[in-house]
Amino acid sequence: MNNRNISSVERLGVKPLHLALFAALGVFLQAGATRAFAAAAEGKPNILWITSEDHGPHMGCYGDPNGMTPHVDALAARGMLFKKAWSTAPVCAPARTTIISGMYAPSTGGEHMRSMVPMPAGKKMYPEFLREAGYYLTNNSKEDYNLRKPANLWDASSASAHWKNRAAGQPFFAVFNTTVSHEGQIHSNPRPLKLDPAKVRVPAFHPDTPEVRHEWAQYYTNVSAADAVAGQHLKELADAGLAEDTIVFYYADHGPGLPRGKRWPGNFGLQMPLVVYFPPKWRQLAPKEYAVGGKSDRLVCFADLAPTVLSLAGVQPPEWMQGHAFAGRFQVAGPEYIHGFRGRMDESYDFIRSVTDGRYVYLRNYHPHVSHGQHVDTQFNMATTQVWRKLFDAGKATPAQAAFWQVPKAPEELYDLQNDRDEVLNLAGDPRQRATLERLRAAQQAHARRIRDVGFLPEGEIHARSEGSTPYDIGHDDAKYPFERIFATAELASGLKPEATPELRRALGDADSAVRYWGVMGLLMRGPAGVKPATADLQKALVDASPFVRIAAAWALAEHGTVSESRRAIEVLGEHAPWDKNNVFVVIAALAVIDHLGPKAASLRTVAKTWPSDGPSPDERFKSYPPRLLKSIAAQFETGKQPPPASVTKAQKKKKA
Ligand SMILES: [Ca+2]
Repeated sequence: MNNRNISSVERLGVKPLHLALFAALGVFLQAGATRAFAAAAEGKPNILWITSEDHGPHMGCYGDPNGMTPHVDALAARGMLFKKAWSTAPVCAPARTTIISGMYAPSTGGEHMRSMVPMPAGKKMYPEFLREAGYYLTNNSKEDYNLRKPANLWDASSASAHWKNRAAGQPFFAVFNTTVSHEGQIHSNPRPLKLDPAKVRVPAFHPDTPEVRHEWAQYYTNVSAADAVAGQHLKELADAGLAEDTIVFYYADHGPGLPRGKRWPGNFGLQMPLVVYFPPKWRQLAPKEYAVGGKSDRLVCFADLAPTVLSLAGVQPPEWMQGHAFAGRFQVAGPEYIHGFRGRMDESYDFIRSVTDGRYVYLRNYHPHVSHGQHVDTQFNMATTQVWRKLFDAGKATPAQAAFWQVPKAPEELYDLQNDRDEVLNLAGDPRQRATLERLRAAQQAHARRIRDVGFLPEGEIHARSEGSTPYDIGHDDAKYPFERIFATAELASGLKPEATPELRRALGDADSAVRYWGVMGLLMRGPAGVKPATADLQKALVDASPFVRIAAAWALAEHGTVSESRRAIEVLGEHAPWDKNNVFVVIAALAVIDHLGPKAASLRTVAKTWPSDGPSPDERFKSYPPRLLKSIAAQFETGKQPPPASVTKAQKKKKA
């Protein structure tokens, strides 16, 4: 046995005097296939990711007095936690899409909840790199990527996937995700409360009512249940004698499953716990600032996880990965800013980008004409959402509570976490904060340019323009995606400045449909002041070559045109709704506008009954949204009321976000 084999045996934690085991290892190391991975895997740590759904740092180790998380607290006491970790997206699929690729989802076209796009040409998901490094790869069990994965991405990805099924001596990378803390569990599967609702700290944006206190107490209870699951995984590791051989991460997939948490890309929706443990054996791979029981101020986000895990496995992260490795051989200094985003959530479109430097949080609302509390069926199932909305409708919400529901949204929001942990005092208009505002605005714009954010295309155009290629690749091709022109028009449109109106009208004549789209959207966002002087241009836009320009123009005229203009515009929307005549993205876009108009579009009531609720789609993941919108539209036409009462079918409940 050569020295190389002895060293790998020693890394496995085997005492050299255990000769019998030594001999056995000698035999297996001679086997050809095994030798290949043993060589590749030499000196590699096991890596275990314990993940949970939908919760922020409401845990003892993060200093929350109501936290009931002894297992993760103990892990943090012997490891380290990150005080400022962001999931990048406030909802599952886009967040997980960012993790699996090491790229912010808006650069790959995978930002929408849910969607499906091809991986950028020549780029790989992180498990592919780990396989080459000799790892046994398991995922138990949620994937939910908006990127098409290669066959056999994991050695096992199922409810029975487990590191224990690896070959002898093979290092493992294992993910276990629990849904016990998922949003849906708050209302559909209540556990006996472990926290007295009277002890809850209700944030300033939520109303302080018994319903809200109850759901918060339920949330803490469910986070505690997730902690117990983490405890089981850690015990299993210890029982197998692997605790001191394995690097452990604990994190949640985004912020709390409560309204203005999940789906909202501010700090409350994006901040997640991240606790890491490096056993002494692998301490040399730990973050530079690692200290037992320590708390790191470094900014980390989901884009960092792929490069970090590659770095831990001894693989140099490729240049195209957009995050920063915070541990391992190839760790680098942390970034000055981390970023967040929101696109479509289920059936409702919004478009927000956010950034933090760790103290200030900046949100850029590119769709200021819709509220943060826009109707999303799943979210309206919660008592908190319902009671909050009712109080707002009754005029009883405080300004901090009302902002969530108001339209238009401020184009920019700026919060100081140090003085305003609930993010309710928007400082964007405060002259004393001008330098901070400009700095974060510049950081957000620079990031959009750096990653070539393709979210500035209507969702259907992301797909149409990338046919035969990928959204990422066309995003980097100025001929197919003239980023600067589109971005500038989106900035102008959503900035809401009245003096921009003439330039927006000129944008309607641009050769690029996305520039025309933002021109129309900018007029719509300005309400009658934008639409009335431009009705002739908008009527021309009703016959634009791009269906997304036509739909946007119809929305503007339906809302703010004359009676006859509005009638014709609603007819145009109706022409884009049948799934047997339009592609699924056109259908979703048109139905979303009709849903938004609600009773105002009731002239479509009869014809709407003929619209198919099924049709062709490039992927199953898009198919549940037209039926949801059709149901919501029908309910509004029936009742003449907007928004419709919350209702989710059992089938939809099963599809957890
Ligand atoms: Ca989730």
